[in-house]
Amino acid sequence: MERGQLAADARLAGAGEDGREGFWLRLGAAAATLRRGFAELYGEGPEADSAYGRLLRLLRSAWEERPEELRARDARYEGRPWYLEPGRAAVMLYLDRFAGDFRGLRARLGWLEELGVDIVHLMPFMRCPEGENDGGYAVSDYLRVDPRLGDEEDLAATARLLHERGMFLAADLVLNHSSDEHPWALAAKAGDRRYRGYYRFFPDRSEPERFEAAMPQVFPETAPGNFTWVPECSAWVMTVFHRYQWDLNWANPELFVEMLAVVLGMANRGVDLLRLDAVPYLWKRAGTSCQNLPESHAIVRLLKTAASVAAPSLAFLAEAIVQPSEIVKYLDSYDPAREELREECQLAYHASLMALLWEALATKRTGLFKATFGSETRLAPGTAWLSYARCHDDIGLGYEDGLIRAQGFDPALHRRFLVDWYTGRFPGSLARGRPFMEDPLTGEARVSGTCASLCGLEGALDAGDGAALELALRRIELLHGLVASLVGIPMIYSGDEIASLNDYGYETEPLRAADNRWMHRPAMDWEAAEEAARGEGPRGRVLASIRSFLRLRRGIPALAQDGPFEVLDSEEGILAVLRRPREEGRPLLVLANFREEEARVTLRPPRGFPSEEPLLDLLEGAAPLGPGPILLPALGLRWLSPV
Ligand code: OTU
Repeated sequence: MERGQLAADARLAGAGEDGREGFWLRLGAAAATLRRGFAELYGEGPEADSAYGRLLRLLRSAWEERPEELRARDARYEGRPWYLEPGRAAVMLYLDRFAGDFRGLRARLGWLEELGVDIVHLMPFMRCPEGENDGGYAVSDYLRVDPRLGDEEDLAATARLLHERGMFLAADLVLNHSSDEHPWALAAKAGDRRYRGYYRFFPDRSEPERFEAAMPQVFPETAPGNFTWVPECSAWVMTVFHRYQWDLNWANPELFVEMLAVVLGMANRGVDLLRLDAVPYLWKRAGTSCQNLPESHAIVRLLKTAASVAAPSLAFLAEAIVQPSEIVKYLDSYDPAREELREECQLAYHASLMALLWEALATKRTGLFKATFGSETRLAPGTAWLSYARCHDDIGLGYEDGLIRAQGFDPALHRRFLVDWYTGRFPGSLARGRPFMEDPLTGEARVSGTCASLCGLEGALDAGDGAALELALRRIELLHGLVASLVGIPMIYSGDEIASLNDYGYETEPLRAADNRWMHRPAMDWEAAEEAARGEGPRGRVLASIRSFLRLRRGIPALAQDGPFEVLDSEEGILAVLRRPREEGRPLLVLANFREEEARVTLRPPRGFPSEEPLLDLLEGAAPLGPGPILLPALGLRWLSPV
């Protein structure tokens, strides 16, 4: 029986309000899945058994420590997850770049509320080395706050304040690797056998060579290879990312229990959503790409099932920047054999939508977009995409090669064109991105740059070209308008709402110079933000547009985060997507023009959509349009509703 149903029945039967019964019921309902999942990964020997015992005791102690306020949230969101409540929208930010630290964030919440976001997604804020730390993605203590940002009390106070204001806290869980300065790593270096087992050590090159033969490289420019020699241990340790990020050994049941304690610790500090960093990489097997292996999914399912017992309102967000067909597998799914929902992640970054948006803007074509996005499968109940135009990372060009070919393009050349376009190498492009991690072997690269600079705003301002400026602003608006309306929960990368340009300061910072992702992580310019809030200049226009997308969206039932969509037939360069409300309410037709000239669009009227009657553009609120062909300005967007 479903867990939610069991708990509901228990209440009907008169279970108490203190939540104790709830815990035992949830544990009872999850026990078989937990034990089976654990045994599948770790077998049933004495070592696994003792780790499993610790796991169960951990669940109980975490629940006992869970603050009253959070237990009340667990009860409130049972059955109807908080991230599916109407209108939710997210912002992603680095604390230091946005407002200095936790205290600064609390003082600036008003800005976020006015922007119209209520899920505050913080980049890593846990302790990390003073030196190289990959923007906090090399964690040296998973449950202590980086003193530069505040302390544990600051974290709890921030979570409480967010919750009081009806907002939610999302935090990063860097679970594929730790810093080489984490106490576990230090103990391993000092020769502690137990902690050696937390990482993947190899005495010589034979195993590493077998791995390397099939593994791609994440950071080929700055961190070639996937192994690092550790002189203290006279051994190689696996380091898929940077040499100072040691891959954790998830094949060790003790490590699993240790990381589950981190998950529950974060939840008990008030975190509502955990972003699982680099989740496709958790499990490694020589001879494979070491990405998306079935065991990586099994680990996440086990973590989530356990968390659902002790912190039921905690949700997981998959950071899986992989092929479109692989990303979706990180979400909860239905298991037909057992006739049950398999919990995994409830949200996932829609990295393929992100990549497609940039592809369509550069090519002014929508074929690949429609073919990829239109083939998307229906998601399991309770899950949703997190849709975004960009984040703190590079833009990866993750398209299905077969679908690129079906458009008549060569995949490698197509990607090359996109990199050239966004780095301004292609004639006519004013985009100001830089290639990220150009692979000398394959010639492949990803792209760095802020949304505004990639859209040509910086180039247009430098050139003093008014027409180009207008196009750049329209691109920024088009991207955000689509993020707010195509599918899922919209997420804004902090600073994009005021069209922040590239920040080249990183070039002279020794710890950052080699990583050009810093150019699109600029510090918030609060003076510019205030001007924008007064409606001044190009920034003012972008801010007003993004605020209105998010505000309008809240009142449109067809734009529910888990609502369905349908890609309609349309001409090249045009995107037509129909959103239907699950229950009551009007459908919404999202019409976008990726071409840089005006278009007149005639559509075969979709089911339930009147063809003979005028339509209202909710973005303009002006007089109804049509019937007949609909005019779309260059790079224009309309949200059309029957009157
Ligand atoms: C993530 O990104 C983070 O978002 C990065 O900021 C970190 O540097 C990195 O992990 C290491 O912790 O390759 O270019 O499929 O693509 O995890 C960014 C997921 C990355 C990876 C992704 C990774």
